[in-house]
Amino acid sequence: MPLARSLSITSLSGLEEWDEEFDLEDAVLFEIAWEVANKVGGIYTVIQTKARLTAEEWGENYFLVGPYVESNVRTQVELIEPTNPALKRAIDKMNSSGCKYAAQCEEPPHILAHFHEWLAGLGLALCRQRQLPVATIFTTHATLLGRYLCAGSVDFYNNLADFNVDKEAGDRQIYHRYCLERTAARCAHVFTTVSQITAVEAEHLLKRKPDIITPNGLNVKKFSAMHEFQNLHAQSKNRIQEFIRGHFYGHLDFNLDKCLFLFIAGRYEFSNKGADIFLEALARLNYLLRVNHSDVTVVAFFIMPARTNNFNVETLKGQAVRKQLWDTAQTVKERFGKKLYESLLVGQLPDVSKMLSKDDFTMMKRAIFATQRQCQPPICTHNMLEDSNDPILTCIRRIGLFNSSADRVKVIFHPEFLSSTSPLLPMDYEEFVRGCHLGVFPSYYEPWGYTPAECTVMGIPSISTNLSGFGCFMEEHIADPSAYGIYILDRRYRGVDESCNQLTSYLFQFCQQSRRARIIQRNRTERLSDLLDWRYLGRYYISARHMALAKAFPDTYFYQPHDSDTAQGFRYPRPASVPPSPSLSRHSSPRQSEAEEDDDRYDEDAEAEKDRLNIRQPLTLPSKKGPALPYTLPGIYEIL
Ligand code: G6P
Ligand code: 1S3
Repeated sequence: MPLARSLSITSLSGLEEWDEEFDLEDAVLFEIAWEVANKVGGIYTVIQTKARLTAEEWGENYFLVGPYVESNVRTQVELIEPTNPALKRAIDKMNSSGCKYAAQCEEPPHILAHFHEWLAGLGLALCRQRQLPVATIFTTHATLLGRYLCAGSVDFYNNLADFNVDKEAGDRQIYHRYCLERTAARCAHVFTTVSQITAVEAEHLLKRKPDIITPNGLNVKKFSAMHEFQNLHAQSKNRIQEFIRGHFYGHLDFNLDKCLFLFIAGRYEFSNKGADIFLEALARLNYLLRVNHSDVTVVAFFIMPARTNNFNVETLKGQAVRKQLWDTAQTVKERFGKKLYESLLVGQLPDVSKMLSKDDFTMMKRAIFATQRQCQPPICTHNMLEDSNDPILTCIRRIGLFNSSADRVKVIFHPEFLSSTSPLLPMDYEEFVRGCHLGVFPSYYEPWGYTPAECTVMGIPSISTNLSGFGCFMEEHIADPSAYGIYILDRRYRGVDESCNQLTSYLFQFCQQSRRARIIQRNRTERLSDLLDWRYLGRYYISARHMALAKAFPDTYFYQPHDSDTAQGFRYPRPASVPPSPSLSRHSSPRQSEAEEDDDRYDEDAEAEKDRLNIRQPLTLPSKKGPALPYTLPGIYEIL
C-alpha cells in the first residue's frame, strides 16, 4: 500500500504546474477495456502508456481488467497474487463460483471503475442497474455511429444535430451496440471523451455532453543531447534505404540521398483516415515534381492492415537479390583485401589488373544478372485476399501511380503492422517512424489521432487535420503549428478538392526544403513533445476520477474543478526565427539562413501575434464532406 495517495505534476518546459491533493487511501481503481494487454488499436496505447502515471497515483490499488487472451497473457502479463485482502477474497470467490459480485468484507474500499468504449459498457450499465456502490466513468474514444456514418457518403459534420440516431444505427445493423454505448455514456457518473470535436459528436449522437475532455498522452523519451534523436533518424533512415534498395532492384534510377520517406499508418478505414485524399495528393505531387524537373523522389508508405495470405514472392525476391549483391560484394572485397595484404607483406605494390580473378568476375556478373527485372517494382508487399476490391489498390489503378521510372512519387502498400521480426522490413513501428521524413494523416474522422502525436514526440513532422482531435489540440496550443512541423490541413471549411490541393501544396513545399531546413524543423517538432506527455495531460484523467468519486460518494470526497480542466490556456509561441507576419510564416518551413538563430528568443511581433491568435474560436461545424474525388488536376495550377 503506498503511503502518499496524492499527485503533484511538476512543470515541464514552462507548461503550467498542477497540484492535486486528494486522499485516495481507501479507494481502489479498476480500469476496464477490451484493449488491456490486447492490441487492437489506439485504446491499447492509451492504457499502456498511461499505466505508469496512474500507478504512481494509485499504487497497488490500481487494476486493469481486460480479455483473457492466452498469447497476450504469456507475453505481456506477469502473474501475481493480489495483496489487498478484499480483492483476494473477491477473486477467490469469482474463481470458485463465476463472475459474481463478492466484496462483502468488513471495510470495503471505495471502488472506482473506469470503462472504455462500448465493449466494456455493459459492466457499467449493470453496476448502475444493480445500484452497486461503485463510482463509474465512461470514456468513448470514438462513437460507434460516428465511425459508421463517416465511413459512408454522409455529410457528417453539417448534419450532426439532425441525425435520427436510432434509425441510422438500425440501418447499419449496429443498434444493439449503439444502445450499449449510449446507455453507458448516459448512466456513468462521469462521461469523458478524447477531444473537443468528439465531445460535440457525443452530445448529438449519444445525447450527453462529456463532463471533461481527456486528451491522449504518451510517455516521452528525453535525450540528454538534442543530436541523439537526430542520429536515431539517420540510423533508421539507413535501414529503410536498405529495404528500398531491395524493393526497387533493377529500377534504382533515383538518388537515394534525395529520397524522402512519407507514410500513413493506422486502422484501415480508407476515407476516415484520409488515405483517399493522400493518394490523390500524391498523384498531383508526382505531376508537380515532374514538371518542375525536381531531383527529389518521394516514397510513400501505406501501413494499414488488410486481409492477406502472406508476403508476395516478388517483394521477398527483392530483398533476397539485395542480400545476394551485398554478399557478393563482401566476398570479392575479402578476396581483394587478402591479395592486397599479401602483396604489401612482400613489399610490393599490387598489380591492380590481377587483383580480381575470373571467378570473381563471373560471380559479379551473375549477381548483376539477378537484378534484371521485367516488371515494375511492386506496389503491395503482400498477396491481398481482396485485391480487386481493395480501396487503396483500386485508387492506385485509377490514378496510375505504378512505380514507373518516370514517376517521382513511388508507393509501397504494406498491409500489415510492422514488426522487428519481419523478414521483409525488420523494423518496429517506432524505429520506422524515426527513419521517415513526414507522417501524413489527413483524416476525416479521427477523435484523437495517435499517429501524428507519436511523430511529434520523435521529432518527425506530420500533417493532420482540423477534424482530428490532435490537430485541433495543437492548433489551440501552438501559435504557428506549421513552423514546428505540425501541418494542419483544413478539412472543416474547405471542400474535398480544395483540401486535396492544400495537402499537395504542403507536400510540394516539404519536398523543396533543404536537408538543413529539415534538421532545424525536426528540432522544433521535438520541442513540442512535453505538451503531449502524460505528465502534463494525465491531469485530465485524474480530474475525471476525482469528479466521479465525489459524485458517487459525496460524504467522503469533495471535488473542486480546476481551471485547467478544460485543457485551455497554454500556448506555445511561434519560434522567434520564423518571420513575424503570419502571411510569411504560415505553412512555411525554416529557412536555411536561420540555422544559427536562437529559436528560443521571443520577439514583440511574435508575442503580439500569439495574443491575436489566442482568441479562441467557437467550435463550428465543418463544411460538406463532398463526393468522392475524381482524378483531376486543374487545382494544381494554383500551386504552380
Ligand atoms: C540527422 C543526422 C544528420 C543527417 C540528417 C539527414 O540530422 O544527424 O547527420 O544528415 O539526419 O536528414 P534528412 O532529412 O536528409 O534525412
Ligand atoms: C480510436 O482509435 P481509432 O484509430 O479507431 O481511439 C484512439 C485512442 O483514443 C484515438 O486516437 C483514435 O482517433 C480513435 O480512432
